[in-house]
Amino acid sequence: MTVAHYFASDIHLRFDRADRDRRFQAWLSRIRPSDSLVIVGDLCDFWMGSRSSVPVLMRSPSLQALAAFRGAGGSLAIMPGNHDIWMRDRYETLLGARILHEPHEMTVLGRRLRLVHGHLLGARRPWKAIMESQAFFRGFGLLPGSVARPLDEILAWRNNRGLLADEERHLKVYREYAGSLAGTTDLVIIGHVHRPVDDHHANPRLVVLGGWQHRSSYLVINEEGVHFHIENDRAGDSPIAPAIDSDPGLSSP
Ligand SMILES: [Mn+2]
Repeated sequence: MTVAHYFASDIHLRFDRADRDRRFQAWLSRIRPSDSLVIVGDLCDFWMGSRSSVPVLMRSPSLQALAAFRGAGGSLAIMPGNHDIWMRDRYETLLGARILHEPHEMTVLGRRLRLVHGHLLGARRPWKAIMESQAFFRGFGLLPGSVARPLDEILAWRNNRGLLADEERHLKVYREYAGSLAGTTDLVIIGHVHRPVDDHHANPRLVVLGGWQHRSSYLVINEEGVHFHIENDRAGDSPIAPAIDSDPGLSSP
């Protein structure tokens, strides 16, 4: 069997969204140790990363499966995103992952790839940068649940209110970014925006991997070519929006 290279992002694992965790874990069980997996940011949601101790964190079926995949000899690389930048050390020590810094360039089966999570390309609102500080990450973890949960809901409400415009603004920037790499890159892989996108006729091709809130989306590169998959999950962990995620809880994007 040929080796397959998998790419996914924005799984946003959280203990209060168990379906998401189970679905990603089930997907991981299809990947063989001879394959490789790259996660392009936001594997864990801010909520889970900041508010869980190491033993609690490793109760996640997906994190256990990632550690097992690595333990069986699988190649696992993780690029931290805006939600899990402070998880880097834990990804290395608990999962055995190789940490990728963005922008990351790699050649896979003759194709020149460029990977970024997508929050640093210039499209996000300035106030969002505050959430990426280590102080905010630590501080949020110390808040009592009675304070953290309403704050989480306010942030989710703010995110959802402007989500469509936010996605469009990011996608415009992503397409300009990809266009600027023509001639040096064959495939640009980005996360952060939760709507999956495949500009397969563009040069270079642009793939926005998409979030795992309501569906599973991932890219595979093997000897047969480059394939982007979107698997809708009717039993997702919150109401399904066809093109736009309306996910409660710091998850967008
Ligand atoms: Mn993100």
